Amino acid sequence: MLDPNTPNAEDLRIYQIIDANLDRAREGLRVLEDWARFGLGKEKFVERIKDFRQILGKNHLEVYKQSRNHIEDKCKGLTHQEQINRKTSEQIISSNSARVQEALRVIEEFSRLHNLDLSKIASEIRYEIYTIENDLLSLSKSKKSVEILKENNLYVITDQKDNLLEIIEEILIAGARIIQHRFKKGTDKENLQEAIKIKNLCKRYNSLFIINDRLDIALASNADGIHLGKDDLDLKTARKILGYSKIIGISANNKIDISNALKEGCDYIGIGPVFETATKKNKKPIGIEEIKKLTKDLNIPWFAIGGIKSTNISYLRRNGFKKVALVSQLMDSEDPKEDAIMILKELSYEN
Ligand code: TZP
Ligand code: MG
Repeated sequence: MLDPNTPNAEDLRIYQIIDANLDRAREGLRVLEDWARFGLGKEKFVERIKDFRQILGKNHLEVYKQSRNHIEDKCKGLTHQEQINRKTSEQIISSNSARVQEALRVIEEFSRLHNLDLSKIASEIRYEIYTIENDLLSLSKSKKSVEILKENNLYVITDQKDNLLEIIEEILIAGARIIQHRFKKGTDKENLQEAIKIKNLCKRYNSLFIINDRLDIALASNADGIHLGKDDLDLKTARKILGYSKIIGISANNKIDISNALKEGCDYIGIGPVFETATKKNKKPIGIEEIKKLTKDLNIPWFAIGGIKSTNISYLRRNGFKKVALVSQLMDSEDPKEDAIMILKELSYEN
């Protein structure tokens, strides 16, 4: 057993190993934390990682720090070619997660004989870092989708049509970049086949492909995300199944649902119906004044939906609505491409 009060040369070497690895782990955690904060803007992850850093900081005892001056480190300053070759943010996340995991493993082993608490802490954090690494890498993947949501004001939702693929392609040619596939009839097999075709089309036009309601079909068609309403799977469960590489959108039309969706980390919200609509006959419109109130402090992308036509978009724009979601206006259009071009133009004007 090591005695921190009268350390011998071997104790000092062990303390020095722990000291160096506590520094290493904390530095690596700081890299992950800053990426979560500035690169991804994910507060929840920032808090978790910061917490680990602070726990390790509290356990960085004076004896470990003092051992630093006793024995010279002959390998100081050595770098590996891999460090020089590092390029993408993802590579930085992976290598720093590995750095933290390795450092924690060393701490776990060398502190076991004299500081069991630290050994246990190192082991617990190491396991958490495996999950955090995966989640941060997945979040980086979905970042592109989130950018598309932010940059585009038109969200197009499909309806059952014989020539659906042609209609979608016309709309994509016009410049729409967000397509949600919504189907209420047909077999799962048929719907999946159609979803895969639309997904491939969207990919060709660098557009987002989102599936309505069905998590299984979203996964099987490799969609970019899922849209969930009140009666569908809850957001927490969907996130557990999908992870962070897919985006999740939520339909909400009251304060509580919006705040819950935000807390659970949804990526965008659909709010409506704004006006009466034949596409959802049984839903009472909530009107523009109510939507203005609900979205006053909303800082994720949100799309107004329900009864929106090319004839009322300018009215919505004058009322500060920037993003809209449409079904029938484009699905039932005689010329979906021309219609989409006009709508995109209308939505691009600065107020
Ligand atoms: N959710 C709220 S209203 C609505 C949905 C799916 C239907 C919108 O359809 P349309 O034809 O654009 O009014
Ligand atoms: Mg639904």
